[in-house]
Amino acid sequence: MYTQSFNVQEASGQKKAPTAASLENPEFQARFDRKIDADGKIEPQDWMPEAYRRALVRQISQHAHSEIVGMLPEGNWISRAPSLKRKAILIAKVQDEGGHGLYLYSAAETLGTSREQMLADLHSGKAKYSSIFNYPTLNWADVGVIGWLVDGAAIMNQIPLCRCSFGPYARAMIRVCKEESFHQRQGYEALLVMMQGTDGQKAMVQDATDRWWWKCLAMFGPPDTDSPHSAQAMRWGIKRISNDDLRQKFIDATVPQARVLGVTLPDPELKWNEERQHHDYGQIDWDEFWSTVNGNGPCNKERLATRVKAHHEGQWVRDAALAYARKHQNVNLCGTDQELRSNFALSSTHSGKEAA
Ligand code: FAQ
Repeated sequence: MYTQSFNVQEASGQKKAPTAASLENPEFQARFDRKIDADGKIEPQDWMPEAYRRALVRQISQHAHSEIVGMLPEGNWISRAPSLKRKAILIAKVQDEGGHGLYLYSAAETLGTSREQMLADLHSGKAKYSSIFNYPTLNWADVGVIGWLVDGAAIMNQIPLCRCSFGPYARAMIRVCKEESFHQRQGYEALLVMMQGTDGQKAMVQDATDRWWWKCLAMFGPPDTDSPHSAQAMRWGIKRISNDDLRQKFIDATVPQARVLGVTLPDPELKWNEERQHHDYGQIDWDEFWSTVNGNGPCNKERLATRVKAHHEGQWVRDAALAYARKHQNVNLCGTDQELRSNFALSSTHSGKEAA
């Protein structure tokens, strides 16, 4: 299991990756395969193929990065929310996204990769995060549409991850999905209220829907035929449902919601196909998607710069938390109550301040 506590890092660095001898072991491999075939859970202490470990670190760290970068477009609206109620809801939502990032970084750390390394990769632009967060939030309706469509797409993609073969990721996703569900509903409810307002407010909701719809469809990733990781990820039980199937489920679930809301989804080809029992839909602009994934979307540079700045400005918090954790580690090593008390007394006398 992983923990959310702020542990002092071991002097030798992070958890050890498996030794070369254990990397290729037919007996271990057979046991791993049997567990996967039986739909069992792989835990961090279990042997696993290096490729499985790497695939998980890639996906979980990208997911964690998406959560913390995803805080930025909405965070911009906290000070401009139209009422105290909306402000309180938005603060809670953005805080949840930060929490999701923390569970996910913790889950990835159990695979032997340090949080520092993952963040360094994000900040240098080496690591990916979801394409969707590289688009601007132009007005208040965008905040509602992000809840309705972006969180709606995120839930559709993440529910199957609760059954992922890697235990820590699957367990983290259970709580994440419950919170995402609140996020989706608050967005939809905010839009329902706007749709009962003035013509101007209704136009804002339609405009935001027009701008976000196609980007949300692309969020599920490239078509199955162009997805290099899907087949192996599904064989390993990391992914349970393919990119295209999730996209279809999302479209089928969203069409009736749009009808209730009173907005038009911006796709003239969107229509129910009786034979397939699904909606047909138009072409996604994959060139635009890849351009955004590769760093050239409208807000990539701004998002990364904001994230790096926030990281630097938070250095004092990490320093303070580490100093506190070190102090407690020393105290805990002392053992007896007497020693514990004198240790605190000593440190307060020494520093001239109350113990943290
Ligand atoms: N954006 O072979 P596949 C959220 C990349 S959380 C950027 O299909 P895979 C919460 C992919 O990484 C949203 N890159 O890859 C929230 C790979 O590149 P690589 C994030 C993308 O991994 C809401 C390449 O394309 N959710 O929204 C994207 O099998 C509101 C080939 O693709 C997760 O991360 C994309 N959209 O499938 C927060 C869920 N799609 O690594 C705030 C977990 C694909 O080879 C406000 N992740 N790529 O360089 C997954 O389910 C999968 O990783 C997929 C991609 C489905 C994203």
